[in-house]
Amino acid sequence: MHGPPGAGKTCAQDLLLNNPPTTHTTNSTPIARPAVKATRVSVDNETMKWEKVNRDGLLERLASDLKEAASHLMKEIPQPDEISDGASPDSNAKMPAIFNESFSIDDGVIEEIMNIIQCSEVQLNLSDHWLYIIDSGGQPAYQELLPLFARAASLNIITLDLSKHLDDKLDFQYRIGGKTFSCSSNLKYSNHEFFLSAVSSAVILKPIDVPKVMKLFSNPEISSHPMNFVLGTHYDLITEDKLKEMNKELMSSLKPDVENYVVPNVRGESIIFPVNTLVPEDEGRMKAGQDLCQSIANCGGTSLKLSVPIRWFAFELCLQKVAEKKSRSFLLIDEVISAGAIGSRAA
Ligand SMILES: Nc1nc2c(ncn2[C@@H]2O[C@H](COP(=O)(O)OP(=O)(O)OP(=O)(O)O)[C@@H](O)[C@H]2O)c(=O)[nH]1
Ligand SMILES: [Mg+2]
Repeated sequence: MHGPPGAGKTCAQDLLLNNPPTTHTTNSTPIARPAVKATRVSVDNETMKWEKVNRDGLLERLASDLKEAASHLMKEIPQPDEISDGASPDSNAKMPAIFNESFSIDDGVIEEIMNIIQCSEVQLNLSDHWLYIIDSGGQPAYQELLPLFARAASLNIITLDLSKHLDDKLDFQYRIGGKTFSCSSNLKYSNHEFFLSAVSSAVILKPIDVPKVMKLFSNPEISSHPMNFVLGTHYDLITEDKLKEMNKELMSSLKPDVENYVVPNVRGESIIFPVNTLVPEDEGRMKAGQDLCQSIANCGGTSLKLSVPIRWFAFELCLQKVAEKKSRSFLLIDEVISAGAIGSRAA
């Protein structure tokens, strides 16, 4: 989620996750917010319910997946009564290789997963269809970082405050504790300029360098480009005529080569998905959130199914632990490499 400061990105995320609307002036999302801290969400495509997956939920999911992978492997390796050379069957021989090798890592995260497997039958309520939301801050530095995050299978949600005129220069401000601070007097963008810059940065493709995924891209059905979704907030403050006018203006400013990278709302008519992110619970908040989830789910070409090794998730959790130990919300590259090196040596 990307957009000028105060556009309503964090409030929109609350709507998507069916959290109650905020009643006070929000703080700006800070810049030092690494991808590792992206919000993990499980998506139920039938009920259009998006649910935040916390650390415990992820550990349970991993435990269940590991258990399933192990039972598949158990079927593939010969069982003791199938060993015909008369050698005494080693009880460990029953254990699949994944338990003996890669998962004997002396690492707290893997231990936690193993404990969950041993403790109880894992009950899973979460779907295995996930997405990650990166709620970026509105600071200009994020615009430069955008191509790093805009990969295939990612949807760039450009969030614009519809109550601000498209060509008015916006002030870049931080909000902390109810007060606002100016970011830089030299940086003045309009919603329109922000939109065009976001669309063109996202066109710079940063491919995912995973062989299995790259194979999928040879399938023409799967788009290898990130798409842009224009979310118009503060819909409660504007008229339908104003919305029409904004749609017209934004659409006419798109060059033909990037036009296909913007998701249409009504093809040929509109590209803005308007929303009041603060809609109260007794005025259909849940339905508004589900409709928005549905519109996002309908964006063809942005979904990509790949099997992610359990070790990657364990590494993600491990990095969070390392950062917590250092009382920081970010890690330096050397710290990440060293955390990874310990894991891979042990593996
Ligand atoms: N009326 C109205 N106000 C909104 C709407 N969306 C957001 N707001 C208000 O705008 C303020 C800023 O919203 P945030 O979601 O925090 O904005 P943001 O884009 O995350 O801001 P940064 O993190 O600074 O980039 C909130 O305090 C809300 O009161 C909306 O749809 N309608
Ligand atoms: Mg925010």
